[in-house]
Formats: sequence, structure tokens, C-alpha cells
Amino acid sequence: MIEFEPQMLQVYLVAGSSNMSLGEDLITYVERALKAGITMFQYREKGPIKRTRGEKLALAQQLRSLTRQYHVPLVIDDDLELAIAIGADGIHVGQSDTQIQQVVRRAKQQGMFVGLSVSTPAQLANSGDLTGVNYLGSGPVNATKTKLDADPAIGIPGLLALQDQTDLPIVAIGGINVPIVAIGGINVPDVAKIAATGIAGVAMISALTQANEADLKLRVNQIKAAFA
Ligand code: 3NM
Repeated sequence: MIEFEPQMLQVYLVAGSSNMSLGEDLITYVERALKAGITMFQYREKGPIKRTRGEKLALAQQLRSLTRQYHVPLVIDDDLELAIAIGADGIHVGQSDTQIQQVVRRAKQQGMFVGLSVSTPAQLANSGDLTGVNYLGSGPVNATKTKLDADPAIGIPGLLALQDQTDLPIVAIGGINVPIVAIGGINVPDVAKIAATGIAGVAMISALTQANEADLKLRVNQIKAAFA
């Protein structure tokens, strides 16, 4: 299992079956993204294409071997049982998913790291005890067409407001340091400004899934350069 480090958040690809737009299947695409140099991958099976439990398990198992081959951490979105079943490196949960401390307790028993979505300082304050949470996913930075129930866009000021609760570049909660990854409607030209805030990385669906091979490599390299 890969231990969490904040640098892993730099080029954080989020994807599932519904996000494949170039005629590829998920596994073929994810291998292309791993080759292009993404630093973390989250399997997020949400959207119009519905997979059965068995299909999800089979896909997640394939993603497990693939990400292991490339030494890139695999995170499962919102499904702790699936994450445990396939031996994922991390679990990501949203505000509505479950009690965060229950997730933390079970994840830590398995040696997994934990990410939590937090959009506003009020949500951060109301999230309860965040001990054991390894990173926060914050957004949407810009309007997004990918997540239909996304909160209103928070922009760079919203990211700064979250950071303002503590010191840059890390949010300190209850005595632990938690880096933030920005998400939602982010394209490569936005990344320099986001990196300048001290945010640890960018999580993207469209900007990375709607890129052919050459573009994908270029985008990944541009993002890495912005955080270098
Ligand atoms: N979570 P794209 S926005 C999965 O704000 C997700 O928490 C969000 O996709 C949040 O890069 C989002 O295509 C969708 O906008 C990100």
C-alpha cells in the first residue's frame, strides 16, 4: 500500500465509465493517463452509465493492478467496502457520505488514507473531528458540467477562504496538517493561479479525460511545471 504524501495531489485524475468520451474503455484510458504521468487516480463510478456491483468490482480490481504497476496511488470514491475489497490506497468521501470518523477508523485499520470534500469554511467548521483526514478536496473552483449536484463555484477566493482559516500552504485542523486539492471545472490555464495560492494540486475529470494522447502528456507536464 502506498503511504500518502501531499505531492501526490498535484495531478489528480478522477474518472469512471461515464467520463470516457474518446471511444476508449476506462482501463485503456487510465493506462494512457498513468503513462502520461498522473500522480494519483480516483475511481469514481458516477454519472449516466450505471455499473453493477460485480462490474464495479471487476473494474476496480483491474485498476488496482494497473495503478500498482505504475506506482500511482488508487483512491476509491465514496465506497469504503469496494476500497477495502480491492486493497485501495485511499478512500474519498463527500459531505453527505457518512460520518467522517467512522470512515477514518475503518480506513486506518486497512492502512488507507482518507480524502474529504469540503467546499466552504462553514462546511469545514461543521465537518466535526477531522483527525486522520489526509487531504481535503475543495471546489468547485469553476462551474462544472461533470457533477450535476455540485455546489456553487467558489473560485480562487473560495480556495483562499478555506486556507485563511489557517496558514498557507497547509490547513491545520486539530493539530494536524491537511493539504487541499482543488477540483471542479479546472482547465490547464487555471492551474498557475491555483498553484500560486499554495494549494497542493488539482483534481480533474474533463480536462484530462477529453485529451488525446499528445494533449494528455502536454497537460500533465504543464500542471507539474506549475506546481514545481
Ligand atoms: N467534485 P470536471 S466538482 C467530482 O466540487 C467533482 O466537489 C466536485 O469534474 C466538487 O473537472 C467535480 O470535469 C467534477 O469539472 C469535476
